[in-house]
Amino acid sequence: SRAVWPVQLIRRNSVLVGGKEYKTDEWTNVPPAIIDLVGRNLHRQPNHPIGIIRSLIEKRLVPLGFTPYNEFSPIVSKYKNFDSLGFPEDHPGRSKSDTYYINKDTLLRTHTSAHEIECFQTTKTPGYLIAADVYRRDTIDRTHYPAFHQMEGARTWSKTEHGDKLADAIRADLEALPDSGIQVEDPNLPFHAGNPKEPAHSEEVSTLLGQHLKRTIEIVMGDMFSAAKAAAIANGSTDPDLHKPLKARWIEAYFPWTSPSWEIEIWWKGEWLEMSGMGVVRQHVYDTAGMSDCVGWAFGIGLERTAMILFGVPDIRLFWSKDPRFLDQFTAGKVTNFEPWSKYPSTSRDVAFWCPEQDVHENDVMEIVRSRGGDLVENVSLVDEFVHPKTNRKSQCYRITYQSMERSLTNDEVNAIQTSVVHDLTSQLGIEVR
Ligand code: FA5
Ligand code: MG
Repeated sequence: SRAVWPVQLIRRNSVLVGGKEYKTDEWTNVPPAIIDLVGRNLHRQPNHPIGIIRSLIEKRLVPLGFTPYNEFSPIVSKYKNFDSLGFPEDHPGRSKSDTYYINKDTLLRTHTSAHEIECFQTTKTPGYLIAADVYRRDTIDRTHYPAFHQMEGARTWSKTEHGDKLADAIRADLEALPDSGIQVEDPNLPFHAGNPKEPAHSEEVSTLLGQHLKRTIEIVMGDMFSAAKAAAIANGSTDPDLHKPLKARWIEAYFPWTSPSWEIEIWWKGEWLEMSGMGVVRQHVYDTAGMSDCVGWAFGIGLERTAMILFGVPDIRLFWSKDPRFLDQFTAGKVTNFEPWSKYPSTSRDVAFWCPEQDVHENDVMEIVRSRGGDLVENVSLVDEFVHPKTNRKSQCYRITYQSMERSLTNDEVNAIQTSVVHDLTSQLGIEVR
């Protein structure tokens, strides 16, 4: 599909991001509204929910030997973000539809793992933590935003240091970890063909690394959710689960640079919630880092999704709000229940069109809606899709829901945005309105 090219960029051969000038080329697709989010650094604001969660995790893990990094620039090379971690050439994450490119070699990082190798190389303690803003072209709804924050953690052991006592060293560190106080349904999923151990690891070492990783994450989850439980009880919740041990379960996952890989899910307010992805670091990552004698694990947590759960924040757009009704509710070091003010009304508009021959990528539609509607768009859904039996042309209908977190919208302003969205869909994607 054709990429969305903001008009402002087409005529320029360079773009300013974070105060630095970059050459543009046929890969450039980062729009001004996204560039404007670079530098907000919500994770470094002590009284912001994103900053509060970052500190909560640091407070738990720094004493266990993790060095925190919070200041890496979000502008990284394609090599760091993808190649160095072994992303296959055809991985969808690499495409212009999913990632904001500044030019063909430079992009806005899509995850904190972009810094994994440099952190392995430079960190003097056994582990590190990275908190940072990351960027993805993505759908628009309550839990997705094009800029969000992640926290990554990793832990390394050196064979040079431990020799043939490597397994004993990991086991001793595992036994020294405190109890998490949470109830885990299936602490040790077995290895199998779909989620194998790294071939360079012995089964014993791989199992111990997985156990150490899982226990560490269970400790962090136990800590965060006991703060959230206390907040819910203080807020008058009578949910009986709040007085029982927290429940967790392990799900298999896939990441190109870890194996085996898992996700942890937590039982909270009547449903299982996906909290974090992780795994045993593959040998090729340590080889690339020039640390072939090392083994270890890594995890990554989405901070917005976590903050929505812990603080009861209903919509991801709120984290970017400068409204004191939002910001004034939070205090450094504390998990509290967000008190929503009454919701302003929403209104929907549909746009139905015939796709051009080269088809339309949903994320390109999202980008156009975002560029015109910004934070006034609450949700965009593909509500209808069919192929005409005679002409073979594909038809799509998107429903755009407009809603402001801060005020009531007028029909006129919504209509004006909708008109400009339809205009851009036509001129930039080549659709034909039905
Ligand atoms: C990763 O990004 C991996 N780097 C995690 C990892 C680290 C795995 C180290 C192994 C080792 P994933 O693509 O699943 O994984 O994203 C992690 C989290 O980011 C998700 O669970 C979710 O909480 C959050 N996330 C993803 N997309 C969005 C979005 N558009 N808006 C808000 N949060 C998002
Ligand atoms: Mg995922």
